[in-house]
Amino acid sequence: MEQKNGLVIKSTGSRYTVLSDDGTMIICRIRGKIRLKGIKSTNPVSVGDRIVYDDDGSGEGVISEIKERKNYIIRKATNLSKESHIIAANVDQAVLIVTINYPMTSKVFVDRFIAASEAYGIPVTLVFNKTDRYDHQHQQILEEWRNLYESIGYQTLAVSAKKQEDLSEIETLLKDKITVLSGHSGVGKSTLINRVEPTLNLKTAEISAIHQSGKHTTTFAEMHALSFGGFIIDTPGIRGFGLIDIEKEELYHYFKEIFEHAKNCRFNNCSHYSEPGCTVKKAVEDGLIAYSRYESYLSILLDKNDKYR
Ligand SMILES: Nc1nc2c(ncn2[C@@H]2O[C@H](COP(=O)(O)OP(=O)(O)OP(=O)(O)O)[C@@H](O)[C@H]2O)c(=O)[nH]1
Ligand SMILES: [Mg+2]
Ligand SMILES: [Zn+2]
Repeated sequence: MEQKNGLVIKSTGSRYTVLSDDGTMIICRIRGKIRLKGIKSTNPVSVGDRIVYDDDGSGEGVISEIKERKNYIIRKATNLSKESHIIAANVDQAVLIVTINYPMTSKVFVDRFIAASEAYGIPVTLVFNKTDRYDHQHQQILEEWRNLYESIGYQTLAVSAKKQEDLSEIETLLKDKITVLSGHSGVGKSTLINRVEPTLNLKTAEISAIHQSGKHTTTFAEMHALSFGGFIIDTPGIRGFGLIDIEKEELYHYFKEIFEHAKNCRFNNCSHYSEPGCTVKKAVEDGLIAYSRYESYLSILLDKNDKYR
């Protein structure tokens, strides 16, 4: 029996594909119960985890230890569940794929994703996809969204994965980093990965013509090595808002421009909702904070649940 180290690159429930530090690939299962402090999770081991496994030469390894995580992205297992599901661990950055249409992505969704990434300390870039399908009006919305998010300090790119337009910037973004790719079903996550790494040939599917929504084609997160350096994690499309784990009191810290304007509020525990002397509300009135961003902030703040989805 030999103990070895490795990286989890795929998780399909009870079996994990591990890239061993010795360069080989091995399927592993978990020994008994590995409990992690503080997280009630449906998957104790996630894509991106660094692990220790026992190799008895049988061809199947047994994971005995998960190394401490630098960070992780989590979502609720189901809407009502208290349990959560870890999407990916130990990532350098998140890329949110956004489509103005086919399917439609809402600003609230984008803002919730950004807030969650900020809370996890994970840099996020917005990549607008399907520019080849946009009409004049969509193009205008695209410009407006890009200006908004760039002005707050987020990098944005606009590409067409299908027509292979503007993809060199994507390569620059991904090179030598571990990136988790996220977004609604059908926005083109797997298509984009196939374009930057054509040997992968990941499964993709047309969006439903009637509902203009994706078909949840990717069902498990999987990490892929990039030939030009780095790793990319393809993930299943997020339904609804999907992300959790921010305390109400600290929510405004994760809306960068709201945080900036909150310094002079009359009350230092101001929630920036109904308190007098709130300089955040003043900044919204003066057009210094986009109304859509403030609305997103309030929609999370006033969510009925204590923790946010
Ligand atoms: N017109 C156009 N279609 C695209 C583009 N990128 C992807 N698509 C199409 O959008 C559909 C969905 O793409 P997928 O790559 O399967 O989407 P996904 O984000 O991986 O979806 P899930 O795995 O379900 O989360 C496919 O029919 C793609 O061909 C694009 O730039 N332009
Ligand atoms: Mg996919
Ligand atoms: Zn305030």
